[in-house]
Amino acid sequence: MTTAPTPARPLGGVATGLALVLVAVLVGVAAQRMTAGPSAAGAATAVTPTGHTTTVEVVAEGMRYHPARIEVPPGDRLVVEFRNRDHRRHDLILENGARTALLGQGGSARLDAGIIGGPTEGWCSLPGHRQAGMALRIVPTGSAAAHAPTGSAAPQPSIDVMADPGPAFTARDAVAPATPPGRLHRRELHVREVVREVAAGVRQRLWTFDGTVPGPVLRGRVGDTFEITLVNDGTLDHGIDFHAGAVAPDEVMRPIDAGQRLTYRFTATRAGIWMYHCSTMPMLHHIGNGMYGTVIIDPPDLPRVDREYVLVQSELYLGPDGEPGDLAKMQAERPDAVVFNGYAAQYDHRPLTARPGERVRVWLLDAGPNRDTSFHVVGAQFDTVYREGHWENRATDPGGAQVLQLGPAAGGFVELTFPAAGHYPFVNHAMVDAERGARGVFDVR
Ligand SMILES: [Cu+2]
Repeated sequence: MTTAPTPARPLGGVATGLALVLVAVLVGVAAQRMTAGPSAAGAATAVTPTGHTTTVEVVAEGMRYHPARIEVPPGDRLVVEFRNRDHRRHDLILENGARTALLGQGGSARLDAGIIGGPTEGWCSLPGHRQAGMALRIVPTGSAAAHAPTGSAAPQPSIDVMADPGPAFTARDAVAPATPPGRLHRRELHVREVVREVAAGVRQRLWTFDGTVPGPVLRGRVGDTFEITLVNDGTLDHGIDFHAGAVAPDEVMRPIDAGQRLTYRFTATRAGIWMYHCSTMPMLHHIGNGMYGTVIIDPPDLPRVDREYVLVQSELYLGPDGEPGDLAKMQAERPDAVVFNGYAAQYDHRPLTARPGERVRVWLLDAGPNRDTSFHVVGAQFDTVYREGHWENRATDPGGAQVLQLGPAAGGFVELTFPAAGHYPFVNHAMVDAERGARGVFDVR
C-alpha cells in the first residue's frame, strides 16, 4: 500500500470549507458503488501512470461544484467522492466519458475519473446547469491548463420569419377565454417537456405548462381564489410563481422533481394581466424555454367589447434542432426571434380578424425573459389603455395612445376600433424585434 502525495495548495481556492482532500489510499482496494469509469486514460495527453490514486470530495451546492478546480499529480488516478447537497438533482460527467448517476439531495456517488494526463472538464448534464455555472476543471499539477471550456458543436438552426409554415399549421388561438362564473378556480397544470415547432421548420424541446407555449390563460375576478395543482410530468425539476397573488414564496414556489405535485393557492386581490412562470433556477432558462403564461383578473368596471385577444410577447433563443433553448444566448441577450404567443410571426401567416367599427380589446403581457415591448397597430389608434393596474386612457378622454409599452413581466390592454376594412399590421415597434418575428396582422372586413 502506497500513499499519494497530497497537493500542497488548497483546492481551487474556494473558501467554502467544503473542499476536503482525502489522502489517497489504494491499490487493490475495491471501490464500492464505483460508477462507470473512462475506458481510456485521462483526457488526450499520454502520461506515465504513477500507481497512485488521489481522492477528492466534490460537493454540489448552490448550482456550483465545490471545489470547482481540482489539481491532481500527473499520472495519478483520480477518484471523486461526489455528494449532492443541493435541493435540485445533479450529476457530474467528465469529458473523458466518466459519469455519475443523477443524484437527488443528499445523494452520493464515487466516480473513477481514470488516470489524469491533461486538463479535463466536468459538468452537470441537466439542461442549463453547466451554463449556469455547474462546471469544474481537473488539471494536472504544474500544467499551464489554459484550456477553454468545451461548447456544443451541434449545428444551430436559424429562423426565417417570412417562411410559410405550411397548410397544416394552426396558429395559437389568441381569443381571450370568457371570465368563468365561479369564485374558486381549481385546476391542474401539468409540466410537459415537448418538441414543438417555434417557427417554420424549426423545432425545439420546450418546457411547458400543459403542453403549450404560452401556458393556458387563466381568468377570474378580484376576490377570486385560485387553487392550482402543479404536476411535474417532465424529467427536470420545475416550479411555478403566480404574480396574480401575494403569498410567501417558500413553500408554493419550491421546485418539485419529476413525478411530484404541489398545490398553490392564492386569492387575486388586485386586477391586471399577471404573469406566471417557472420558479426553478436558472429561471432565465426555464422562462426562456417556454415556461410562462398569464392570469387575467378583470378590473371591476371592465366593459364588454366585441372581441378580445390575448398576446404574450417572448423571445426565442434557439438551441440545436429538437433541443432546449440556448442559455448562453439568453445570458448574452441575443435572441433568434421575438414572438407573440410562442411562434414567429404566426399571425402574419394566420391573421387575427375583426370587423370595421367593432371595439377590440388586446390584452398584452411581456413574458420576456429580457426584452421590452412597444405594441403598436399600424393604421389604428388606441382610445383606451390600461397598464399595470390602472387606466391610462379612457375612450371618453380626448387623448389617445400609439403604443402600449411594457417591460419584462408587465402587462395591460388596449382597445381600438378599426375605421374601415383593410389589413392592419401589429408590431413591437422596436423595429429589430418586429423584423425578428414580433408582428402579425389584423384582417378587418
Ligand atoms: Cu421549469
